[in-house]
Amino acid sequence: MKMADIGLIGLAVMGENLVMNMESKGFTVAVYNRTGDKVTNFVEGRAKGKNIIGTYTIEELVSKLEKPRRVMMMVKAGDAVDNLIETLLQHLEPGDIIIDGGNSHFPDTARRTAYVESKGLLYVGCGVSGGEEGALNGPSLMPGGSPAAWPFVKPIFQSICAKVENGDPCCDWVGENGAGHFVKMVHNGIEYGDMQLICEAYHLMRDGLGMTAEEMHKVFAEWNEGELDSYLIEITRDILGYKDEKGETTVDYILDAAGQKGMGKWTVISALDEGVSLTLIGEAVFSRCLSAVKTERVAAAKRFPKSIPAFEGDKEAFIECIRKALYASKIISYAQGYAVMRSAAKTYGWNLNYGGLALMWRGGCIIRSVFLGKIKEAFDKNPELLNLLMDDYFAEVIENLVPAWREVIAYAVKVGIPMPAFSSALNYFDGYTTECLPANLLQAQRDYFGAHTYERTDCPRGQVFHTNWTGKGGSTHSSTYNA
Ligand code: NBP
Repeated sequence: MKMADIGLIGLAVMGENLVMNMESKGFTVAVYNRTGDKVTNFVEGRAKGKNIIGTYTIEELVSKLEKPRRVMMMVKAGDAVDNLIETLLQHLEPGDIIIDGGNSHFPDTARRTAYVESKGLLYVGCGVSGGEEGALNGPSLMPGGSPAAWPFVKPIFQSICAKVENGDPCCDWVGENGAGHFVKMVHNGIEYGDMQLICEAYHLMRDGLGMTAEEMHKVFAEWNEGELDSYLIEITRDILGYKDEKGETTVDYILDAAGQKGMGKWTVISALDEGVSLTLIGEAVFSRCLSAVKTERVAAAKRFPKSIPAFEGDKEAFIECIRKALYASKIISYAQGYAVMRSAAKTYGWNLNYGGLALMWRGGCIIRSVFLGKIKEAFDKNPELLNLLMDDYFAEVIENLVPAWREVIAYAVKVGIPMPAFSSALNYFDGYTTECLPANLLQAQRDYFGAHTYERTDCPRGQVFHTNWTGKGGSTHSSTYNA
C-alpha cells in the first residue's frame, strides 16, 4: 500500500468518521488510537478493504506518512493533546504539520502553535463542527494556527468539508494561532443561543398555548420552510414528532436538566474579557445551569405555585408572533456573536473575514441555516460593519419584527413563563438603540463613592471631571478603568 497522505489519532466517533470521509475522497489515511483494540476493530470492520492503514504506536504511524507529514489529533481536549504533541515531536521532523481537530480552548492553541513552531514544525488548531454525520459527509472546518501549514492541509480539508449550493467549501483559513478554535468556540456559543431560543418558543407554546408535541411538530415543520430554515429547527421538528414503541412522544419523558461541556461558558468569558455584550448566549448558559438544579426547582415550585391562564386570543396569530420574536432574537444573538469576534480579532491581531465565516457556518455545522447566507451578504457588502443591526437588510427586517417581539415577551412575563433569551435580546436591542442610557447616573455614583471621574456632555470626550459630592472628600481622583 502507498504511504498515507495524513495520519489520524483518536478513533472515537469524530475521528473514525473523518477518516472514512477522507478515504472516500481518495486520500490514504494511517490511523492510531491509544487503546489498540479500537484500531483492530476499525481496520477489520468498517475500514476493511479501504485505503486505511492501522498502526499501534506513534512511531509506526509517523513511519507510514508522506512528507511533509500531516498528523491530525481527534482526541479529548486538554492534557491528552499536550502529551500527544510531546510524543509526536520525538518522531516528526521540521516542516511536518500537527493538527488538532478537537474542541481545544483557543489560548491553549495559541500556546501550542508557538511551541510547535519553536521546534521548526507547523501547527493547526482546527474547529470541526457537524457531529458524527458531519464528520462523515462533510463538516464545517475552521482552521487556524501556522499560516505556512495552510497550503498543505487545504487540499484535504476543502475536499472533505461541507459545500454550499454553488459548491463553495465550508472551510477556509481563519487566522493565526488560536483563531480557528476561537471561531469554533463562538460557533458553539451561538449554538447554545439558538437552542435556548427554540426551547423558549417551545415552552411558550407548550405551557402558554397548551399545545401538544404533535401540534408543535407541525409548527416547526412550517417554520423550517421559511426564514428560520436551519438544522436546529429541522431536528426540533423531528424530535417533537418522534414516538416510542408505545406511541408516546419521547421528548415528553426527558428530564428537564441540561448538561454542558463548557464551550458556551468559554464564549461568555471571552465576551466579558473583551467587554462586549453577549447577553443572549450568557442567558443560554445560565438557563442550562438553572435547569440543572431540578430538585431545588421542584421545591420552589411547591412554595410558589402558579397556574398559567388559558390563552384567549387568536392562537394562530400568536404562533406567528412567536416565530417573529424568535427570528428577531436570533438576529440579535448573531449580532452579539459577531461583535465579540470583531473585538477579539483586534485584541489578538487576527484578520478575520466575517463574510467568509458565515459561509463556513452556512453548511455542515450545527448552526447551519439559510439565514447565514444573509449574514454573508451583509459582511461582503461592508466588511467594516460594526453591528449586524446596522446592515440595511437586517435593520429593515428587525423593524418589522419588533411589535410581535414585544407582544410575545409581554405575554410571557404576564403569565409567568421564563423567556430569558428572548427578553435579553429585546433588552439589548432597546439598549443599543437608545441614545441616552442612565449611565450618567451610574458614573455619578462611581464618582461619588470611588472618585472614579466622569466625562461631561458639554465637554470633549476624554476630558474627565471629579466632583466633591459630599464636601468632605478631596480633589484626588482614581485612575480610570474600562472593561
Ligand atoms: P472523545 O472526546 O470522547 O475522545 C475520545 C478519544 O480521545 C478516544 O480516541 C480516546 O482514546 C482519546 N483519548 C483520551 Br479520552 N485521552 C487520551 C490520551 N490521554 N491520549 C491519547 N488519546 C486519548 O471523542 P469524540 O467525541 O470523537 O471527540 C474528539 C474531539 O473532537 C474532542 O476534542 C471533541 O470535543 C471534539 N468534537 C466532538 C464533536 C462531537 O460531536 N462528538 C464535535 C466536534 C468536535 P481511547 O480510545 O484510548 O480512550
